[in-house]
Amino acid sequence: MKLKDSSIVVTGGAGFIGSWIAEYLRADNNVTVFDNLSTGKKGNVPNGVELINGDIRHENELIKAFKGADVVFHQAANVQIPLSIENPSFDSDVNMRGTLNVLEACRKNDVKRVVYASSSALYGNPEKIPTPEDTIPNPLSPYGLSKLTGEYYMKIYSSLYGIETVSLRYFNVYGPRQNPDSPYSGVLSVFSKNIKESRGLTVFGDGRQRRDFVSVKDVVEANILSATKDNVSGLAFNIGTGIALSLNDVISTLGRITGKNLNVIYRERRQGDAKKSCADISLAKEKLGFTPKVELEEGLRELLKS
Ligand code: UD2
Repeated sequence: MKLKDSSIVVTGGAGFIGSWIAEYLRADNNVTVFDNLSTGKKGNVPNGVELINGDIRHENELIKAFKGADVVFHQAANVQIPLSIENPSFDSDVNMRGTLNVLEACRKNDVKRVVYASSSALYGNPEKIPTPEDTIPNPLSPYGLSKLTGEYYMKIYSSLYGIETVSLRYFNVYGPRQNPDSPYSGVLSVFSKNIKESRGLTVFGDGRQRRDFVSVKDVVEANILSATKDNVSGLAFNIGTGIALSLNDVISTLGRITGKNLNVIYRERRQGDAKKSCADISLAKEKLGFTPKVELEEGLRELLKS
């Protein structure tokens, strides 16, 4: 299957990752964004892309929006782990029920393929690092559980109804348009905002914690591959770079790029914060042909320019 002249819906397409998927595809396809603008922004929706203001908790709205669609990229979700702990019912309504609604609407419209935004959060604190996909999931939050449940729904709909589904377990995605405004926003969006405003950086812990930071550009590429490759239905793939860098490494790179002596304050480590997280991306390489291309320095330069 090729993504040309196709009819595509991106749920959460006014948000960070969804809007970049919509932007990438709009030139050659008929792209619609389905978003309730609760965290996404109208301004993120690319020109020439229709915005349907709808909520994935309402199946009837999805059924209408998916009419004639060939591929759905399901990116809409609650992405806030702390909120999932405070209000697990809300998280479940959006991430579990919402994902089920998306699949039901796909089934009723004969949508051929669904690409689903899952998360490394379903692993919890895995022993094996880099972590392969066959690690036994051990989510530590309602969010991790809801993402895992979404994956199982994907797999079940693939085997019951033949809808081609692919789940992508995102690691630490960064890039322009990521919201830096909550205390639990992605660390690179927060650092980039603080640098632009000439403020200091706060590190929780000793800065030696390592993360697998993957550029949103590479994540878009993974989504496109997932929508077009054969023999991947029902599968889940890690999407990261396979390289784990410490926050201290990242800060020295930021210092080099900006030429500034960055003011860094070290605070107490966050409770439950993982020491190291890193994707084993062999399966994504083998089955999707996924090779991350954006090196952190290049990605950071772009982020600082945005
Ligand atoms: C990531 C995901 C989360 C979930 C989780 C799975 C993001 C944004 N979050 O959480 O959704 O999938 O992985 O385990 O991708 N930090 C600072 N200073 C700051 C902000 C953060 O030191 O101003 C630290 C933070 O304590 C952590 C690291 O930076 O050690 C990364 O934090 P994060 O919130 O970007 O991502 P993470 O890995 O906690």
